[in-house]
Amino acid sequence: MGKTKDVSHQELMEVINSFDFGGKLEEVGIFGNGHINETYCAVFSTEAGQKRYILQKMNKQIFKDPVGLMENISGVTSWLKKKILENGGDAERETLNIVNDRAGAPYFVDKEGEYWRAYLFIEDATCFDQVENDEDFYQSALAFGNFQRLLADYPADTLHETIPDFHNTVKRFANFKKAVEEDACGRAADVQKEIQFVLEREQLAHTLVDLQDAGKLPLRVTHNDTKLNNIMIDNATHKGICVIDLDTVMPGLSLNDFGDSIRFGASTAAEDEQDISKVSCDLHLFEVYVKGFLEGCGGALTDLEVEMLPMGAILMTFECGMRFLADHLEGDHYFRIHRENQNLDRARTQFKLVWDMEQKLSEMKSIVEKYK
Ligand code: ADP
Ligand code: GN1
Ligand code: MG
Repeated sequence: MGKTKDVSHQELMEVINSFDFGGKLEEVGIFGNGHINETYCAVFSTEAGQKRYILQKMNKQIFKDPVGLMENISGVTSWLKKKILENGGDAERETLNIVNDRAGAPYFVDKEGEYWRAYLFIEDATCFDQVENDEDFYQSALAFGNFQRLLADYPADTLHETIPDFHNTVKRFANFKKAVEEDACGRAADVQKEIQFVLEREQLAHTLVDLQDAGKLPLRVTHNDTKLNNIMIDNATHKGICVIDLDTVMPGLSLNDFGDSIRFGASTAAEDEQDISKVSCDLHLFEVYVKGFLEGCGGALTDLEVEMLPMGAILMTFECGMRFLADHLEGDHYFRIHRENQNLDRARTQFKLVWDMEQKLSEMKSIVEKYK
């Protein structure tokens, strides 16, 4: 467990004391590898043994309506809990469980106006930053597909749009162009090759948005951030036990959920790998994920959705690359960085993957055909 971050130890203690945790606090420290929220793990000793909790300072710059966001998470987790119990599952491990603050609210607002939330820690399970074996990746695909299926009849109109136009690739392209034109940090001159890579692909950015606008792709309740470290794999059974990071559960395209998993999990290298020659899309892992995702979705996807899966992978990777490069140009205010140029490195891996998938498109299509 790492040290604490921006907050002082005293501030953190005040936050911890505001939640209804039982027992004596033993330890608290920074936890996990998310790019957005500030995540801590707090360990308590109780008569029944040690109990851990996840505590998160929600990113208010990014999530402008934390109350609406927590309403979404309360609604979705209650819904999932009911279905898990109906299936005889363990609702404390198979979905996130919010711990209320002492006033009974699902979040706590500190003196600075920062929003905090707490979850039961899902024990005996692991979040992976890279695929270690096919089976885990297959299980993550099943779980993300299944997640979408369990939420298929969720009342979508009750969900707040926590980040407007989150996966609107056309708007992401426009924002990217603006970041290049403004060049707030004077970094554009050094990344001309990467900028050109994006600008040459304006039409690509339209592919799914245009189909969606034409009513050809259905809006579903989707997760929208389906990278491998947003799923917990059970240490004993190796099943994808719980889908976490529910901040962006909103109506969206199934193809984006599929695509985001591929861009992260089917890559042969880390998202911020500096040696670009190591980065490519592993078609075997692509196939493993196609199989698991389609099974998990339980036959719910339309023919066009299935046909467009490879395009979903290319587009989510392209979008993420644009976002990383725009953030690099704007001064790294969105994605947390731990070293200089990390967002540039992240953008480069994404563009290498896009290029590689473009070369492999017909093979990707043939793989999808096999599982139709
Ligand atoms: P971010 O939006 O910053 O990615 P996440 O909600 O994904 O934040 O949390 C960051 C990391 O914290 C996860 O990748 C995971 O390792 C860990 N984590 C989050 N929630 C839990 C939980 N309930 N139990 C165990 N670990 C968790
Ligand atoms: C962020 O929150 P985290 O680290 O799971 C981002 C995703 C990106 C991802 C890139 C709310 O995910 O959209 O794809 O980084 N989440 C948000 O790794 O912007
Ligand atoms: Mg996360």
